[in-house]
Amino acid sequence: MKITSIEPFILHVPVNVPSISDSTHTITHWGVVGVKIGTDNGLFGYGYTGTHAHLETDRLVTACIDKSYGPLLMGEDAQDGDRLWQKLARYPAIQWVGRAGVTHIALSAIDIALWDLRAKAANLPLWKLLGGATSEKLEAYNTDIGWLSVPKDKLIDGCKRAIEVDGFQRLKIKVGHANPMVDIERFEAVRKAVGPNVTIAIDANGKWDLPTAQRFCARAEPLDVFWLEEPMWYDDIASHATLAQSTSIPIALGEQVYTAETFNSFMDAKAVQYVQPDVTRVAGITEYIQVAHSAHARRLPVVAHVGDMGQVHVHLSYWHPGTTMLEYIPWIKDCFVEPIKVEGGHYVRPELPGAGTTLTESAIASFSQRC
Ligand code: 0YR
Ligand code: MG
Repeated sequence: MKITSIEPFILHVPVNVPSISDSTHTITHWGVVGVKIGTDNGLFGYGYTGTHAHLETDRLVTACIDKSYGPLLMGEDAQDGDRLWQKLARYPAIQWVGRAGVTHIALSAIDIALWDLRAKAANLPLWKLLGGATSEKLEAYNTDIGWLSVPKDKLIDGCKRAIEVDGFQRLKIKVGHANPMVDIERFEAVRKAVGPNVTIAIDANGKWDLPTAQRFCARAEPLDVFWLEEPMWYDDIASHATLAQSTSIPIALGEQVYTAETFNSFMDAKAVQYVQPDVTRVAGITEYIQVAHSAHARRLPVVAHVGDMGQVHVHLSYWHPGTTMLEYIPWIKDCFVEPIKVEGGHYVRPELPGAGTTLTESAIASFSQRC
């Protein structure tokens, strides 16, 4: 299965309302930035990372795919997944400028495309190629109702609708106001509206410092918070370890962590309880597998962050024994030949061969930007 073509792409797909905000970002579009890799047996693999649709930065990713990694891949055998990952990830001149950041997420898109190719060549959905589904059902938790930009009354309506109409039993709402007591008030209102049986996680997207996070946790402890996600700066292992030791609320993080080694450092420091790798930020499925196994060996749950908006993670989550639930944000699903689907609060298991990443022609026609 010799690689014969490498075509980068950039899609900017509108989110389902004019814009959304968390504590740190306001976005109008999701960037689907990646590569279509062709082989001499006529198959095409698709892989991508997720961005905030900032075109100039998206072009750094596609330039890296095309100009830096492309020549290393052309003519190679796409079956040699681990060998190619090592060749690309450890290429001295590329690793010199980035063991994380642009070069790492560019590699992520390539690695996903290569897995998509191998699954298609095997005529199997990715979860089956990896070793089969270890869960009969995969629960979905809804993040799309809980943006910080949603006012309190709409937040409550959205949470109730997600439960009563759509069947979700798990929600996540954003926090991270400068005064964390505003977040307590919103959480209390949602808890009161949905009752005690729905789990509610919260996500601060890296906003607070340690004393603010501690003050928040002291007030939030009696409210049954399922997890507190990214309370503080993404790289600050020590502060997360201190917080985790000082509160009974479980700490979740990982969506901004680039490498398996950094995940290990967080876990070794007991700074995280819900491990949240993102296949679009670690260097693809190959590195995601390492992170997931490493967490599972410590008996920590793995709940992926959906930078891919779930297309690949639904496979990884059905497969991995440490995973029983997955985030749900349905912004880009209609761009794919086999879109993610949630019914009654559970993800439907995908069945088509591949990694779930094949784009439709109409998505490419509607949302493409010049690379
Ligand atoms: C907006 N999920 C998240 C959105 C979301 C972010 O930046 O991407 O809030 O991915 O934190 O857990
Ligand atoms: Mg998050």
